[in-house]
Amino acid sequence: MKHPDAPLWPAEFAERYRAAGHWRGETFGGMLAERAARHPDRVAVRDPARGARWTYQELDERAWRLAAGFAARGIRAGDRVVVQLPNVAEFFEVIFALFRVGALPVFALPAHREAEIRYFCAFTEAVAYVIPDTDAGFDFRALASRVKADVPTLRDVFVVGDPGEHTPLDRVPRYPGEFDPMTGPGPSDLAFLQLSGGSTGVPKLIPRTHDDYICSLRGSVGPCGLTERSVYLVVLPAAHNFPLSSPGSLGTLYAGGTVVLCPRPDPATAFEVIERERVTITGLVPPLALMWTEAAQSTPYDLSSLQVFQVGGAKFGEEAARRVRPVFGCTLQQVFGMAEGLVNYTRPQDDEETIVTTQGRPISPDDEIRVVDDAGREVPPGEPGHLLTRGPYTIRGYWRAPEHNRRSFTEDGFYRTGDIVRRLPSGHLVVEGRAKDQINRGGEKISPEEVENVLLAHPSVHDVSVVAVPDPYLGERACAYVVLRSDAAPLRPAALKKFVRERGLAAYKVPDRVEFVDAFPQTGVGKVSRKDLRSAARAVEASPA
Ligand code: J2J
Repeated sequence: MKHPDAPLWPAEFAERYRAAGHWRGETFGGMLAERAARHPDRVAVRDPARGARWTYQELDERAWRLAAGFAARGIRAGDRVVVQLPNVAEFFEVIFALFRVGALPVFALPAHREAEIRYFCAFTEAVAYVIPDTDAGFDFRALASRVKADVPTLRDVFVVGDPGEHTPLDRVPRYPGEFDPMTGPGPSDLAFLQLSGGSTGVPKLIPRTHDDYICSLRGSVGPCGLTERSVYLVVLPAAHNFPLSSPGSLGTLYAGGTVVLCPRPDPATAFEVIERERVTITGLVPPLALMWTEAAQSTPYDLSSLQVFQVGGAKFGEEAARRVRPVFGCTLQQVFGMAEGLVNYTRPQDDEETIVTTQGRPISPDDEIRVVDDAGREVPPGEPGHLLTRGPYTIRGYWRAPEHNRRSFTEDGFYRTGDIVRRLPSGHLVVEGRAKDQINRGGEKISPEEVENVLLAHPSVHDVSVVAVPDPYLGERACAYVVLRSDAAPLRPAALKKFVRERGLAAYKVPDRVEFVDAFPQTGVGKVSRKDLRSAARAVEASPA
């Protein structure tokens, strides 16, 4: 398959994936229409905080009407639209409308701020940007005005809620006559651009097709035990790949179940929703799972509807994993996935040791796994090595990033995940570490280079290196080592943190800790030794403040 902006699968692989039934020619728009025809009155999306309860028929109709409205505003197939919505029902109305038009949602997270949004809009030449009025005390309308003034392609800002100077989403004129559903996208077209965790100066965009993403949804139904009676609670930000697809909201809709949106992830909010909506499955990152496990031991709420308690996004410690079944009375499911594709699940049928000590095995028999040494040779079974993967729902390249693609993919199309794993004889993977330059802060991924570039713009900063330091709760936190200019006045750590925030970076990327040093430890080849910086950080951690 050829696409000007993204390398897709070579023809022989596409044929093989179709023949094997991994790609069945479905699209998101078609999938929703089919489910709505089959069970119109089942509840598709429930947003208790805002009183919305949409049946499949209602969601389907809303998506048709909004697709017509978007088309009337000049949004066309292939256009990019940055979508930055919190966990609200309109998220689904918007993305299914865009899927029907064939325009590509670019999935921003609610935590992103001006620097990220400006980049997404400019790099993707987005024609529209969809926001809430405010979320968690932040006003997105002013940010949108500034970005719109600077990005010439950006014509429209659609707002869920009070629009300010922009266009209210619920007043986008719906002219069904202007929209011809027959012109919608095909199954091998791109459906959206997902964000990569990132290890480079700017986040990379991940092009996913209808066929390939739906393959991962269909493959999630069995391992996650989904049926039409499943009720999935979206706790993490809805646009993140884990709560979107593993099985997440879209997997749940694929199975004909009900998606419930949780406005906040704290146990007090979530437990009440679980009891009231009889939630059967949800997915969390490890720090939240720890918090919930603690809280569940003395909660007045009835959590007995839970059947599957998923944890993923970062390594879940074995000790914590062992507590899940006794506390929640249901199975833990470890999920090791990535927005680039490959998803691994422990299965409810696995024995308890496997569930608590491994990060699962791949969805598909056609997920190819290679575990290799630094020279690219396969390591003996059970030994740690670099995880490379290729398969029916793993991308062959990032969007508009040919240079980077040469490094991130092997010549024969395997994605270099940057993860260090061991593969057990059963096929289960154990994540042992990471080779990529990334910080995994409780499931939120930080690219050190991106933060370093921002800090280097500070007039007093001569050099900087951002590294991961261990943290008992988050797994890792970010520490910035800073060398000040010789003529610079002394600076407080707080001033540098403020600087990063003011440059418009998401709050989770602001270094948790700033250490001033005279120089960095150098390696033999003159590069900064992150290993030595990490052990220095550990020593600082251990010493009393
Ligand atoms: C250790 N590291 C893990 C795990 C992800 C499902 C679940 C998670 C993601 C996700 C996702 C891990 N143990 N259980 O997209 O569909 C780290 C690895 C991996 C990176 C991917 C999904 N689960 N990781 O986390 O694109 O380093 O996707 O390569 O955000 O998170 O990050 P991301």
